[in-house]
Amino acid sequence: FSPDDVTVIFVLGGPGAGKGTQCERLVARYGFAHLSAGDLLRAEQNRPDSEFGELIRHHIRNGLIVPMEVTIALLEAAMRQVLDEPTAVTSTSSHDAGRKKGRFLIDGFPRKLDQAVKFEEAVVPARFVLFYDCPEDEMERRLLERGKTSGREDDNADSIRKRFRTFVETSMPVVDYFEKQDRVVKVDARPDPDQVFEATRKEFEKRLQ
Ligand code: UP5
Ligand code: MG
Repeated sequence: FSPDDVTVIFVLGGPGAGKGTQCERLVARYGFAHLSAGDLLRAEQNRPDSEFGELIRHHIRNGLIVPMEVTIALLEAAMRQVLDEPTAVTSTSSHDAGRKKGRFLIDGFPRKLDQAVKFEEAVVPARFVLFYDCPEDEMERRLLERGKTSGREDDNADSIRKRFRTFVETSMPVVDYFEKQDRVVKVDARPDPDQVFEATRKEFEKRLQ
């Protein structure tokens, strides 16, 4: 993809920081396509003839990172699908719809340094990185609460502990890497969702003309 046609924003943050919640609002407000790497992996896991079902289940349950070949292929296919939709109307003006079609929020990816490098090389460089900063005790509270009803196989105390460890050891270095390049927009994820969105919106207005 060419950066002229496609705008990608990486949305990062620990497990339960609120990436999905904020992406939904950004979609409604700015007409982005929202691609959650975790959601794409869960959908692939549940596809009856997927050859990766067991591999994905094992990694997600243990808070481990699925090999990037799988995730990048799913992301690329999903981007292609959005771009190929002739009538993906995201706005009442057809001019806007065309322009907004190439805007993607990539949620929960890249989670490892080599994934960041590979995606930007092979697919397209990200415009910037939106990072939701949240303390672990708050994320844990949110995930345990959601776990009562989510049915997610990784919303249990044991998987949550493993997800946190992977985040600290493997995924935070990705944020630090982008930070060194001055490409990170950090948003405090502790307040309620409306306030977090207000802060996010302000940053978006500055960066998207
Ligand atoms: N909530 C949200 N915002 C709130 C707020 N401001 N105040 C109070 N509550 C708030 O929110 C989580 C919960 O908190 C919800 O109940 C929400 O209502 C509430 P959500 O918006 O879902 O947070 P999010 O950051 O999206 O949390 P999620 O659990 O999705 O994060 P993860 O990063 O853990 O999950 P993901 O789906 O991205 O990945 C799952 C697994 O897939 C990974 O552990 C890994 O095994 C695998 N994976 C890969 O291997 N590679 C990838 O590239 C991506 C995933
Ligand atoms: Mg999510």
